[in-house]
Amino acid sequence: MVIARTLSVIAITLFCWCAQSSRANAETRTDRVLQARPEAVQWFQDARFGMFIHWGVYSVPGRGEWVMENEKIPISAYEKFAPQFNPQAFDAKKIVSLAKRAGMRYITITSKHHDGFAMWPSKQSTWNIVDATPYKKDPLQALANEAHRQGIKLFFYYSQMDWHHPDYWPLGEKRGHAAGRAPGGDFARYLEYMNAQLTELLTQYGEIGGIWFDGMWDKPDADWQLQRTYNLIHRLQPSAMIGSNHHAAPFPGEDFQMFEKDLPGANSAGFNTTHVSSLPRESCDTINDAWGYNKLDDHYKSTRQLIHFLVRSAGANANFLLNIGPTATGEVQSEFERRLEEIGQWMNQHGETIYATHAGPVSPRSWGVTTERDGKIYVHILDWKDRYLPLPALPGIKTARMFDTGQVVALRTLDDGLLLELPDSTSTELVDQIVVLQR
Ligand code: H79
Repeated sequence: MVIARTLSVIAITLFCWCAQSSRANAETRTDRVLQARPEAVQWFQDARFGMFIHWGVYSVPGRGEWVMENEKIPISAYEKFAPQFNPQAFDAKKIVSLAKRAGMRYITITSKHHDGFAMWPSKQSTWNIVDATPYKKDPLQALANEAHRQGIKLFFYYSQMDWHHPDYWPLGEKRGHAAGRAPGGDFARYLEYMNAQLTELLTQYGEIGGIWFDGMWDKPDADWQLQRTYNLIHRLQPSAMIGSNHHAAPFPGEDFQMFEKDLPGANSAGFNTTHVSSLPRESCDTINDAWGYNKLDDHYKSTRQLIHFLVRSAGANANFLLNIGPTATGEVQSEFERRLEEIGQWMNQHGETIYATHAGPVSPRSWGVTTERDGKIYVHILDWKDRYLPLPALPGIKTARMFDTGQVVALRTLDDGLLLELPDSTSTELVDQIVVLQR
C-alpha cells in the first residue's frame, strides 16, 4: 500500500516535470512565430501619424540616399564622404519637438540604409558614425533619450540590402555592382552580422517601437532566415512592431504592412503589392521627391496635399509616415519645417477625426474618405465643389454637423442613399470639409 502510494507520487511528479520541461522547450523553439504584444499593435494602429527620417553619409553629397548606386560610386570613393559628415547642428530635442508639434506620435529613423553605414557606434564594423566620422557621437542615443522624454516612440529603419558589407553575397541581380567589391562572401555570416547589429539596437536604446526593414526585395529568393531574425527581435523586445517593405504580402512574424509612396493596395508606385493584409497598415511618403537630403530637389508638395494624404491614409485604415531628410550638418530644411508646423496646426484642431479612428463605413472615394471613432462618422470632403454630396445609404444616421463650426448639415434620405446638403457658408477652399454623422 505504502509502496504503491509512493510509486504513484513519483509517477505524478515525473509527469508534471516532463510536462513543464516540454512547455519550456516550446518557449525556446525557434520555429514558433512570435508577434508583437496586442497593446503595442493597438497603440500603433491608433497613432496614425509618424515622422520618417532618412539621414546618413549620403546627406553629405546631398543627392539623395541612392547616390552611391545611381552614380556608380565605388566603396573606396564613397567612404570619403564619412570624414565630411560632422552634423554639429543636429539637435535631437529640436527634431522630437518638431515631430510633436506636427502631431506625430512616433519617429522612424534610418539606423542603416542601403550603403551599410551604421548611424550608431556598432561594434560589428567600423563603418559607423562614431568610428568613421569626426562627429564621434551617437545621434540615435540622443534621439532615443529625447523621444522617451517627450513620449514619442522611436522605430529603427534597417536596410537588409547592403552595398558595403563583404558578406552581402551574392549581390542582387542589378544593384551594388558598381561598389567595386571583391567577389565572394558568406551570406550566413552577413545574417549573423545583421542580427548582432539588431541586437545592439534593441538592447542599448531602451524601449523601441519597432523595426522597419527595407531592401529584402533586392534578392527575394535568398534564405533570409526571417523567422530567426523576427523571433530574436520579439524576444529582445516583445512589444516591438516588425514591418518589412518587401513589396509582397506580409510574412509570419510581421506586425504591420507598409506601402511606400502609396495608399494601401493602390500600387501607383508600381512596385508595391496590391495585397492588403489584415495587419495594421502604414503609408509613407516624402515632402519633395527625395528620402535622403537632395539639395537639387525643390519639388515640394503643398501642406494641403500632405494633409490630404494623411486623411486618405486614415480613411484606408493606415498610418502616415512622413519623411524629412536632414542635411549633412543635421539641420532640417525650412521648407520641411514650415509644412510640418502647418500640418500640426491642422491636427491640433482636427486630430479627433484622425487619431484612434478606423476606416468609416463609406470606402475611399475620389471626393474623400470616412473615418470612425466612438460612434461618430467623420466624412472628410477633400475634393468636391458642389452643395450636395451623395452617399450610400447609412441606416440610422440622425444628425449631421460641420466639424469646424457645428453648423447643421441637412440630410435627405433617398431610396438607396443619403444626401448631404452642405451649408452655404462652407468654403470649398478648406483643406478638408469634415461632416460629423451620428446615429
Ligand atoms: O528608404 C527609401 C528608399 O531609399 C527605399 N525605400 C524608401 C523607404 C527604396 N528603395 N528602392 N525604392 C525605394 C524604390 C525602388 C524600387 C525598385 Fe525595384 C528597385 C524598383 C526597381 C528596383 C523592387 C526591386 C522593385 C523592383 C525591383
